[in-house]
Amino acid sequence: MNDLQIVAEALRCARHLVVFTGAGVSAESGIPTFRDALSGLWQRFDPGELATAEAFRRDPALVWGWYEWRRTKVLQAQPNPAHLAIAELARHVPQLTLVTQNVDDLHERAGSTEVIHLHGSLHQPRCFDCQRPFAGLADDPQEPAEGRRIEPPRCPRCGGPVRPGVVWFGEMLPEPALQQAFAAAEACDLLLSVGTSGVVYPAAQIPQLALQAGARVVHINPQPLVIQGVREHCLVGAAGMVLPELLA
Ligand code: BJW
Ligand code: ZN
Repeated sequence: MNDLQIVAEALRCARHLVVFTGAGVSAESGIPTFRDALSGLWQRFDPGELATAEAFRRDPALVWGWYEWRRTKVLQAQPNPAHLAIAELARHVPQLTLVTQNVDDLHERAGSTEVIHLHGSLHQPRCFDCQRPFAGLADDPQEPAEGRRIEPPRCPRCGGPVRPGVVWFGEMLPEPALQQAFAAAEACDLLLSVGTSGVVYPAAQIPQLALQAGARVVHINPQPLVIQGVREHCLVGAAGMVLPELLA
């Protein structure tokens, strides 16, 4: 049996499947990843200038403008065959837990429910000062030019600047989401890790926890990964190709 056949068989037998996704799952929808050599956001933008609370404090208009540019890209994008296959997988196994590091809503728009967002959402901004959710975002923003500064809206309660509802470097992940994700990783019998470089902690612990707890772990990525044992596999290819093949 080749790796694809082994994984397809594991999927047929799985009782609790965890699907853990990263930016690569949205790449085929035209959303840039962070670390890809040619097209990754961090090739062109400095995370220290854009993805930390200090950066927002220093220059809120620079940071808000950059996230509005990214939010517009997401609003204009559509779920791709990988998102659709993941939504379909929920109908093939008794239990599926979907954990994503992504800040877009493409899993939900593909039909997945109860998505655990470890790094927050571009669509749920909140006040930087009092943390209250901010409901006034336009859902058809003017497409902001890349790099354009935009003053963030002000919180109607306290007047503080509104910030993107994402988790920046140095910030804690939402505790309930992280606990649910860790618990699912420790309880599942199969984990698919799709389109992530696995370098950002604590999210990167999730496949490791599943492996340690005895589950089979499958990486789906165009870049071959180093495999550590007989229960770990890599299906090399784009998620939008490999996932539909698994369902076929
Ligand atoms: C495809 C594909 C296709 C392409 N199909 N696949 C040492 C120094 C400094 C800090 C740290 C340190 N060690 C640990 C830390 C902490 C830090 C961290 O992990 N840093 C590492 C980078 C070193 N972590 C944190 O700060 C976290 N918080 C925390 O730890 O709190 C406790 C604490 C408090 C105080 C002090 C210290 C600790 C928070 C992390 C938040 C991450 N935020 C971001 C930005 C979110 C907002 C935004 O969107 O702007 O989240 S960073 C970015 O990386 C984003 C992603 O969710 C995350 C993961 O990236 P992902 O999804 O894996 O994307 P890529 O681009 O890396 O990979 C894409 C993959 O897809 C590649 O493998 C491709 O091959 C593949 N691919 N096409 C399938 N078609
Ligand atoms: Zn406020």
